Amino acid sequence: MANRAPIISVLGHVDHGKSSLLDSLRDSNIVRGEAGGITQAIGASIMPLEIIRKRCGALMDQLNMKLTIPGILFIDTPGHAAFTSLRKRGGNLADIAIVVIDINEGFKPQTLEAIEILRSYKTPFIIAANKADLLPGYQIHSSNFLASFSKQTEKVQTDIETKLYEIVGKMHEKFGMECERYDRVSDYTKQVAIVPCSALKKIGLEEVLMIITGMSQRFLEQNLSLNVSGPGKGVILEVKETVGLGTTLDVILYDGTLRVSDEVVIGTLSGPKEAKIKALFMPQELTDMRDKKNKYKPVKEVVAATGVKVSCSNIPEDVIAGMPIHSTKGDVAETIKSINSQIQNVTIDTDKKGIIIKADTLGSLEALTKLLKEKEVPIRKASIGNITKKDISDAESNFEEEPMHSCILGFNIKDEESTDKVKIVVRDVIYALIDEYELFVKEKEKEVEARELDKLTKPVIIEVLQNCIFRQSNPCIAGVEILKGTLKTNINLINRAGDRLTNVKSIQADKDSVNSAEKGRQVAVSLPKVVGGRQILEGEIYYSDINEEEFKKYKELKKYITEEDKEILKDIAEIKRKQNPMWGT
Ligand SMILES: Nc1nc2c(ncn2[C@@H]2O[C@H](COP(=O)(O)OP(=O)(O)OP(=O)(O)O)[C@@H](O)[C@H]2O)c(=O)[nH]1
Ligand SMILES: [Mg+2]
Repeated sequence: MANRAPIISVLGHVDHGKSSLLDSLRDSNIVRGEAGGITQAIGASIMPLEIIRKRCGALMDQLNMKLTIPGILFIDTPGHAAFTSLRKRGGNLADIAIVVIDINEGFKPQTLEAIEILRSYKTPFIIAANKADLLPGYQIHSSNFLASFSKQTEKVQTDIETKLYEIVGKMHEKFGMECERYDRVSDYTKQVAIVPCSALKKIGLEEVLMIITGMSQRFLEQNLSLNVSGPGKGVILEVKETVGLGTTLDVILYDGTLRVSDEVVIGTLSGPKEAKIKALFMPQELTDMRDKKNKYKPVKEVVAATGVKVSCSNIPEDVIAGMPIHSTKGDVAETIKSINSQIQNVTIDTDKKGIIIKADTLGSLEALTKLLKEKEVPIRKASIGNITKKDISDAESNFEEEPMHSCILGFNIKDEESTDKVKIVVRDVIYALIDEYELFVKEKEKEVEARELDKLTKPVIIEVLQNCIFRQSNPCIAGVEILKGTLKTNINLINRAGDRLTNVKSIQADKDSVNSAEKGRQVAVSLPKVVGGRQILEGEIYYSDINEEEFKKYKELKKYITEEDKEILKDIAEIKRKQNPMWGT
């Protein structure tokens, strides 16, 4: 019977170097290709035993054990706060884990979260105290940490020890767990080993690999029940269109065997669906399945644990990443039951009102939901896949009442153009979506307030020009110059004493009838119910009559008003306060 390869997940806080650690172990460069420089999906890669032996070199002899594991399946997880569900999935799949901690930064929120996840699954782990090369004065001597350590200055040695004891202290305080530098660990089942290392400069990585290999071997021996000849059980990492094959599934097979022609049950949001395996493809060793350059080789069967590309006949349309796939081994009902129990808690809470969100996978949809909830952005609909016509019409229906909600945010899906009424933002970095949404809300607020501003009487000061009372009454027609602000038809005019005199019935500029005129223009206005020479005097100035309510609204919208309008409003308030000292306050 073949042995099952152990699954080793790498967890830890964002940017502490998880993907870099795997890159260095594999001699790959997945980090460089990541959007926004952060990991946003689970990755999987196979490392066969011969490579492990090669990488560890003479250190392997220290293990003093016969290795029967076929290799290791490494799982990379995201460290960003939003991706709790993917960390849980990564932690859940793991037989053993590596918790990466930036030695300079120490414990951070997602370090604690990762360890809590591992403890809840009782998953053994080691700590990689990464970025040791950044400690001031650290000199690079050897790829072996210990050999390098003895050559460091006393100060650097003390620094490293101090940082390690901070980790030891935190592990004890937070989790009551014993923890020690790996070479001082006497019992790996009781103490968590810390390996100081540098993923970037490739220091201490042989030790990391050696220790997890030893732990894996022991794990395998203690868990003989792991029967790889049983039904294949896997988790879908990605749903992809592959040329010549149509829709294929990138799967982590964590238990059992999958064979071509196997009947399988796949979890979907609408329940378990049956399908049949048409073809299986093994990814290239040491290459992350997320890597687009990965080359796949057709095989008849695959044995856990491994990554595998699966092509099925009658693949369910609503299949999504994050869902389980199990082969039935004849017992369809039992498999359906098992899948059902796994997908039951996969729902995303939505609100009655709110925006619409779309994402490529369940994990990213959950992450986006979590981020938006933290920002108190209501979500009306959250679903997986590209934006549909229905999504757009749903978002459009928000336009009148809640313009802030006529928005669709999409993560890692096909981009669509915004419409007149619906703002559509599609990005491949989850945080960029939140930033874009906040910008959109600000713009919308501005628009809404600008519209409100538009409803208010415009502040204006006009002067009646000399010899320009063209008609005295019924109505009075006078030539005026706009000294400040904008003159509009239908506004009421007051004089310096604050008395309301008349309203501006019409405005004529260069013989044309207009609705408004700007500062500096000379126009003729018709003013009913007043008499030129009596209430309206040549050389005198008049103001728009802004009522108290409007004045208060202007104060609220202060940030959208020009300096000039502010000056006019101040003058008007002064006039009004002659009659009512509390006006507008
Ligand atoms: N100097 C130094 N830099 C490192 C080391 N390890 C990682 N880095 C750098 O730290 C940054 C983050 O590394 P990643 O490997 O992407 O970190 P991560 O933990 O995978 O990040 P997420 O997946 O987004 O949580 C990159 O710029 C790396 O080059 C190290 O040992 N030394
Ligand atoms: Mg990463």
